[in-house]
Amino acid sequence: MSLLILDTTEERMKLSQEIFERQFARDRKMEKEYSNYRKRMMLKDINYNLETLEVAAKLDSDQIISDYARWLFQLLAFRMKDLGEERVRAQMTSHYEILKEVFKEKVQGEEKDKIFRLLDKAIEVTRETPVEYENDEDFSRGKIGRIRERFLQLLLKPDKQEARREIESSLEKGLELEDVYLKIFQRVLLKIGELWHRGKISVAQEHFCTALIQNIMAGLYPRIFSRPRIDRRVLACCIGNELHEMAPRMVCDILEMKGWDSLYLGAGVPRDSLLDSLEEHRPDLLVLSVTMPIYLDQCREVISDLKNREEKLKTLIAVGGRAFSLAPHLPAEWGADVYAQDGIELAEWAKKSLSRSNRLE
Ligand code: B12
Repeated sequence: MSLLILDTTEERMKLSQEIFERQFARDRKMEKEYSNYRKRMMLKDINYNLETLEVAAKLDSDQIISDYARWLFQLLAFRMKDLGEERVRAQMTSHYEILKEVFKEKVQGEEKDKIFRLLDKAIEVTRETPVEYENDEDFSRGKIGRIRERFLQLLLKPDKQEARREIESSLEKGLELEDVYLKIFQRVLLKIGELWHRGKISVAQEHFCTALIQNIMAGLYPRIFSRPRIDRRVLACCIGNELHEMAPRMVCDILEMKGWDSLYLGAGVPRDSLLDSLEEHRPDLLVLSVTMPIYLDQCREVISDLKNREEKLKTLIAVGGRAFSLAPHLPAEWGADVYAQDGIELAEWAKKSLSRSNRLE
């Protein structure tokens, strides 16, 4: 199904503007509450809300819209503390009601029912969501937890040298490289995202911490590449305009730790270039990573392109990333060969699957 009225970016922008104006016309108090900066952000958010609604409708997923509505309400409640939590909640529920009015005029039949169901879900979640939350309760617990906490504080300080030393010394004390990636880097990045979401650190701090982790990762490559090789190749990238390229990079690095050769293309790879690279390098495995749910449908299209090619690819297709945790049934429906949580799970699956199909001698 496609929401035809949102088929182009211009149409979505126009609709966002209309929704924005309706919301201000309905609620006169907002004029005083919203600075020009807030207005600009609100317009951007409405556009993003429509994109998310569109993908949730295409993939028929209550989970995508629920997760998004929860995340957005908390983000706004933290960002607009001066308005108070209940005022933000009221504005958001009213926003989803306005979307219902707009779609009532523009879509009919089953499509309308689906959109209404999703928007009702968004309203329900917004009404129930508490502002405070804890995603990672045992972050600082235990021996590794203490390393995580120290490493996070060093990144935030920021103390580049000590942050690097913290990782080096944990490796010297016997921590495995895989654990440094999954139990330290990944968990610390999740925490950094949480701190940004709650308005406790700035975008600049978030960017700096991410860049520093990438930098520290680069210093670990001599250790990673010195592991025994197994003559397997993986090619990895993000989908669409996804910028979260640390995720496929970490998957590649973990496969490198298991002896694979990786070709990491990162973010913003045009679909044709991806196909050309597959032709050229003929990897055993393709890793497609999606963090933001709005790019899920493009992942489906890429998989479908690959499956429909005249010359069948021998490459196995693996998908993963935060977005799939909201819809873990999709990869199998789309014909991906596997959906895995991380590089270790993927390496274990690939070992079995490739040997079964005689690809591993
Ligand atoms: C760093 C970061 C960024 C950086 C990314 C830099 C980079 N070079 O990658 C930048 C600043 C660019 C960024 C931008 C944005 N971000 Co951001 N970002 C993050 C953050 C803090 C860390 C992401 C990360 O690297 N995680 C570490 C990786 C390793 O973990 P992972 O993603 O779970 O990946 C692992 C597994 O999922 C799995 N995996 C992943 N892919 C695959 C594939 C296969 C095949 C397999 C087997 C496994 C697998 O293995 C990985 C490694 O173990 C997250 C917080 C979080 N929860 O992760 C927010 C987060 C993802 N971002 C978020 C948002 C909102 C944004 C922006 C919209 C913000 C904005 N207003 O500009 C933009 C969107 C940009 C875009 N178009 O993509 C939200 C998303 C919320 C939502 N509802 O969707 C999050 C959750 C922050 C938050 N708590 O609010 N972000």
